[in-house]
Amino acid sequence: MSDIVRPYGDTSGDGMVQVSFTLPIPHDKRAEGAAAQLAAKMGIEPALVVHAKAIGPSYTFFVVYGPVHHLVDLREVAVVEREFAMLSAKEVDSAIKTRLGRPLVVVGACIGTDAHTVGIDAILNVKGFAGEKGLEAYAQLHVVNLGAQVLVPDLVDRALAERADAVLVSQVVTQRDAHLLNTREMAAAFREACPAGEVPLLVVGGPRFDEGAAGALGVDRVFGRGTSPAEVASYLVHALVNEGAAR
Ligand code: B12
Repeated sequence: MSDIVRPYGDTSGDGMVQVSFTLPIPHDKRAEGAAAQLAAKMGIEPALVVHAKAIGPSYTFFVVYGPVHHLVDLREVAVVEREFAMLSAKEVDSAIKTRLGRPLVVVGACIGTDAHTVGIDAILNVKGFAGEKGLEAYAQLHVVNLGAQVLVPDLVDRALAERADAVLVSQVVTQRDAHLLNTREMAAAFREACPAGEVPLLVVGGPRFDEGAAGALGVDRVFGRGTSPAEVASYLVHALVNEGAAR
């Protein structure tokens, strides 16, 4: 396979892409022309407006289809590789039991005004996600799920009261970078409340996080779209229980 690729639409390498966006103008012929102009400025030329729909009297939603002339160099793609081994539930429980000698305490929440609990529930609840059971199903994980719209000071208080080994926070809403601001606030609050070396493992997750941003956000690990409970359980063992774990 070549290291250089182009998008595929109707025929190999034709460069076809489809994008959607909204313009703050009423739906009419001029609006469709405006959408085509924007697409051309984005490098999609000739652009075909394949869908245009009014969203109320003053906005129009568009789908535009057309070719780009850009190439992707696969050798320059940067990804965060999983740095830990995937374990079965049995291996997770056994590692915690033999090396820690007590259940590992996990406190989870969706912080700020964010009410999207489906993601954190997918990781924590027994019923889990995509056929995998959540962390509550592990015999050696004690899970406290605080639910939605938890204030950072309340999360810190509860995590300290539970003597949490790990704090798992979900952020789904990204409007005005709320997920980044809330995460930084949370990380700073734990660092202020806990003596050095006693901060619980801080983990955030949500569909629009950059998995490489842990350091910049002040947390230990970031999980993105499509994370599975087993990945999180395996990571907890890697970070907290295995020989050479950071704490
Ligand atoms: C369901 C839903 C709702 C439900 C939430 C119900 C609930 N109890 O959660 C309701 C109807 C309440 C809702 C409300 C709103 N919503 Co809404 N919602 C959605 C929707 C359709 C699905 C989200 C979801 O459940 N995904 C399924 C889960 C399993 O996936 P996930 O969250 O990504 O989680 C996975 C990973 O990200 C990761 N993960 C997530 N968290 C964590 C945490 C940890 C620790 C780890 C390890 C991993 C992890 O693991 C999970 C499993 O793989 C999305 C659109 C979409 N298709 O995604 C919009 C969406 C998130 N909502 C959106 C918006 C705007 C809103 C509202 C503001 C709408 C409004 N104007 O009122 C309100 C906000 C309410 C609030 N205060 O937060 C926007 C957000 C846009 C943005 N840029 O932020 C979206 C993207 C829709 C859109 N395209 O506009 N919403």
